[in-house]
Amino acid sequence: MIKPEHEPRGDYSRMRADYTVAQNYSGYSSAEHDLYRRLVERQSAKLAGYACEEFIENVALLSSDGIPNFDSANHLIGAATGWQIVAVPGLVPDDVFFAHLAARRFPVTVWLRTPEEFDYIVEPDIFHDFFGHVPLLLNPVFADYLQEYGKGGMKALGLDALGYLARLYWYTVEFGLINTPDGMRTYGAGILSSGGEITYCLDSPSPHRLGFDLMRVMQTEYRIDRFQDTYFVIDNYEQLFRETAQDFTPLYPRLRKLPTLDPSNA
Ligand code: HBI
Ligand code: FE
Repeated sequence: MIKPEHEPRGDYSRMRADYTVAQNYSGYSSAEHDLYRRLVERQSAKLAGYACEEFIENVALLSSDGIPNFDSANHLIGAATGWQIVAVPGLVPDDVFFAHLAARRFPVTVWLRTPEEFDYIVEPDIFHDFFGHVPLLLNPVFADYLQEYGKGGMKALGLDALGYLARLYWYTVEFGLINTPDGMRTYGAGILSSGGEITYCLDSPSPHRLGFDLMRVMQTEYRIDRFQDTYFVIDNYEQLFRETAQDFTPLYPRLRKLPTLDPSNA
């Protein structure tokens, strides 16, 4: 997700050096558990025909009655791909985020949106992170891609190339589309946790849907406060892994000479 201009939400006062916190599961109110249940019910009713099959299967495997308990989810996640989710107060600095991904740890925010934010929230809350991101951590190839991405991000920070990697994350992990034998589907967490964009991304005639092209993805800007104007479509997760397993260092000087593309006419 993107960093907002204003102070991030969440309680950072008790975090450890790596920005992780205790989830404090008993601290959630029954109203919060109910709100989480309603978010899951609403979203689950929209997945068929729009979410990729592996997401639908895995979200069922991870289902919980109310807000999920990270410790119990981690038994399943760890057994499936060796990933662990770690509780964080909210957005963490880029270098911390990438270091966690590079170590097969996915940061999951502990706070839940308010009822007024049922349909839209700017910052990642526990529903966006757990419902949207965690199911694909059970997919071995996607899990390997995410770790490679984390390693690439740490290198990019050193080469002042974070913006390019943030676009790659945005157009794959957050808003990616994928071709399947049953038609085009989405695997992006930002779409899968959104009540409106999950149908818009495939049904609307207005956005561009372009075949995945690594350099073009990293040249294309994105907006955080509206449905996307451009989506990139992969054929499979192996394609993502293959494209990002290479060393990006030689790509950055080339990207700096290329124009930045506006997503509304990408
Ligand atoms: N922190 N908790 C959290 N979650 C994110 O998705 C996140 C972050 N910090 C930085 C960040 N994402 C971005 O740098 C990436 O989108 C590239
Ligand atoms: Fe996200």
